[in-house]
Amino acid sequence: MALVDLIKKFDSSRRSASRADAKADEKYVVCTICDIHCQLRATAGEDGRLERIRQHDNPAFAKHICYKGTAAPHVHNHEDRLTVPLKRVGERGEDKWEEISYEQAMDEIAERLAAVVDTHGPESFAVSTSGWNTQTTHGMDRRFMNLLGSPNWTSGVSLCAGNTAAVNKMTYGWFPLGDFMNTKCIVLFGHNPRKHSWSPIFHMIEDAKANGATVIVMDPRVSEQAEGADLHLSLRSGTDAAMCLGWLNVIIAEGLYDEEFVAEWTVGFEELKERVAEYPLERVAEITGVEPELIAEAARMYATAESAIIPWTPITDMQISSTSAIRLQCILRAITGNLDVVGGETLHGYHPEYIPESDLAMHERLSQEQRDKQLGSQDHPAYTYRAQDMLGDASERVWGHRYADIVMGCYMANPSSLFRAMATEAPYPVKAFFTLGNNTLLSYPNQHQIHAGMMNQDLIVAHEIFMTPTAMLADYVLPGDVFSERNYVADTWGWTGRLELSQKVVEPPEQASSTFEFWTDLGRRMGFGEHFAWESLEDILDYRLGPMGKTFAEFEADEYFRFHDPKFRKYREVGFATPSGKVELFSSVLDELGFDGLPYYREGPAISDEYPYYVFTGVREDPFFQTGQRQVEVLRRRAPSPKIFMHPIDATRDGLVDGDWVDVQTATGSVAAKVLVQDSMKEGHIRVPHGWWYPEMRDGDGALAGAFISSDAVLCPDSPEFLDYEQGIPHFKGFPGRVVKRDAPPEGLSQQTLDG
Ligand SMILES: Nc1nc2c(c(=O)[nH]1)N[C@H]1C(S)=C(S)[C@@H](COP(=O)(O)OP(=O)(O)OC[C@H]3O[C@@H](n4cnc5c(=O)[nH]c(N)nc54)[C@H](O)[C@@H]3O)O[C@H]1N2
Ligand SMILES: Nc1nc2c(c(=O)[nH]1)N[C@H]1C(S)=C(S)[C@@H](COP(=O)(O)OP(=O)(O)OC[C@H]3O[C@@H](n4cnc5c(=O)[nH]c(N)nc54)[C@H](O)[C@@H]3O)O[C@H]1N2
Ligand code: SF4
Ligand SMILES: [Mo]
Repeated sequence: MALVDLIKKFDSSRRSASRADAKADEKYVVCTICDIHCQLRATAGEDGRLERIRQHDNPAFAKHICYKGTAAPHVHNHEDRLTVPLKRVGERGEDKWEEISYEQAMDEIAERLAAVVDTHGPESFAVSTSGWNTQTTHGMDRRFMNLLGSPNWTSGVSLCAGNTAAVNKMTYGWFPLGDFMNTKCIVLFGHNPRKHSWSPIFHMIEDAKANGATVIVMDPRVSEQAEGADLHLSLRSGTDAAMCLGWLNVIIAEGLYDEEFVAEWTVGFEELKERVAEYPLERVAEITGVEPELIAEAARMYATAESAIIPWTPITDMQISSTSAIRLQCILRAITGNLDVVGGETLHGYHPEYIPESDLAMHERLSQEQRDKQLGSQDHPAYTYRAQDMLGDASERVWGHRYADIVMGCYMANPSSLFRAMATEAPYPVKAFFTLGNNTLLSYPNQHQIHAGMMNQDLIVAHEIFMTPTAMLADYVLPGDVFSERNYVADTWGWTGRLELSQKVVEPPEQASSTFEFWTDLGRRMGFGEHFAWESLEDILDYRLGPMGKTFAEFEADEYFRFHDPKFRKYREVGFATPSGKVELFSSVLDELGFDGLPYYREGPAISDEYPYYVFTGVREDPFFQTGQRQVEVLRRRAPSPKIFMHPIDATRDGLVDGDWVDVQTATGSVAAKVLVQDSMKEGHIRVPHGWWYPEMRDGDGALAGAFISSDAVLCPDSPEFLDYEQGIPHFKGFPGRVVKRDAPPEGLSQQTLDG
């Protein structure tokens, strides 16, 4: 069954029956507490504030909600939420401010940005943004930068989905989404969705299992998904690419691939075959630590399933062999005949009735000279303009759009190169830095370098809803609106062909802005007014919905969800959106850029007597999204303190027990956390949580609310031996580290943290 049929089936009953219990003033919102974007219902209270969030009335979506979503009123109405623009009065990072008006802030920002650009050129202006949560940028950030002449836009999507999209495009021209509804086999590389962590994916996996799908999990730990899987391969962290090569070895040797598809629709199979032969199962077993028989069994289960999916996973987005691991997943999907078929991997293309952000970004206005200056594009070009421009013709041919910035993840600067340039002024100075909806300081590797880079700026602007450590480093902090305060039509950033209505439920604080307003107001002040003609969010939504022939008001009156039902095997008509028009098992783009056109496995820096553990960051925590929500009491009390996971054997050897405070140390830095001993952990591995800081420790002392005490970004190096060659992304999965018991917890922690 197609998703669209399921929605429709329930929709008729919804309209007749279940709306009866809905309040008349209840609206649809797309939750942005996390980035999976459940559509929910929201109600305003009599005081004009967001009162209640509850699950969808269409049963097809009703389970897609978690306790972070229902806690949204606690976030949106939080007493610490920023409501007034702030201008720095103390030293940078001292957290001392005066309140100013939005107009004054924007005037001063425009003036100071113009001065930086006059002195150092447009490339000296950089932006880091998440885009998942600010939601309503509508490509205006890129438009502004492209008109100004700066290629230096980066984002957390360089570590999450965006880089996968870029690499998938090189292989078969689009970023696929698995057809969970019809699949018979699901392969999870680490990916561990739970009820309160990416709830929709969790439920889609549960439904697929009920439908008879088998599940294979690759995870060093016995994760929740591993517990319920048909096969669990407890591989060493960071070795996913080797595991894929092992699978391919079995699949090719045993002839378990789709010969017809391979012959007609791929290039480079013979070369791939030779490469794969270099990875016999004994070698793969040695690298990954998984028995050869189990590897072979899993490969066979995947390749012989009636249909199978390898859902996107962030785990392979953050490894030293990341580009190869992502390419190998693509290759597995393709040669087993699972691409662009029912129950396999859907290549949607853009929703034909909604203008994509890529078309609004005006990439064509950025000159080649400025593109060439994009930071990181010389060393690590895979997701920069340099590589992605090589796919422009093919993308136009197949998708009708030259730019396919799927999940915002292509045409990006490399974050490590950017922060190095901010800190060292090489290869050229970067002196103005804007951060929007992104806790930059904690959200990339090598936090000390990010800090040095930010301290070396002439102008920093943060667009935020809370005073984060990153915002504390700014010259201006602008309060953002939140999802209950704005209208939007979410399109999964061009990925999946679904359009979801998000309605304004309450008014934003008077001096708050959406990121759309921010860029529009800045663009107008900097002489680009003719390109920022839309007056409001509704105005630009009307424009984007133009191909549908509806205004936003009409869309919101008529419907809440629109799905573009995918067509399958489109390649038979138009080919794949790659230079050869086929699936590039051997990548012409990587080859032309001087990299290996075939995937390979590269070993990360070795453990040693000094640093005996493989440390990985992640294992998301149910109550928080990434670095957020530590100040939201109803969520924080569920996880009051940062915890590292250790196997009992390791803990015993190190003389550690649950609740001990330890320092986790690498060559780059040291962070403190509590020990949680877990049987499910893999021996020799340490898990470090992501994104911990302590909003309650904010006291204007320049210590940035404990931003250096427990943040994983302090530990993760980004020197060349830790970076993926093609993309330059860091090895977050399995870097060497050690654990040292502390005599006492770090100073200044709250009682709640100490007790929790
Ligand atoms: N060191 C390290 N870095 C990582 C990761 C890691 O594991 N370790 N994980 C990576 C991954 S998977 C991802 S997805 C990225 C995530 O990176 P981000 O998406 O940037 O994640 P958050 O930490 O949630 O930071 C978002 C910030 O936006 C603010 N915010 C929330 N809603 C709004 C809004 O509506 N408007 C505005 N203006 N601001 C808002 C929040 O207060 C928060 O401070 O990080 C990546 N970076
Ligand atoms: N509640 C909540 N939900 C979230 C988020 C959140 O912050 N909070 N963040 C969201 C975001 S942006 C993302 S990207 C996802 C991430 O969510 P997931 O994809 O589930 O990733 P993690 O939870 O970081 O780690 C999942 C598993 O990867 C395993 N693992 C560690 N190293 C390796 C390795 O080298 N290889 C393999 N195969 N496995 C490994 C870990 O043991 C862990 O069990 O979660 C999303 N959902
Ligand atoms: S999983 Fe939870 S936090 Fe994420 S979008 Fe859905 S309701 Fe919101
Ligand atoms: Mo992510």
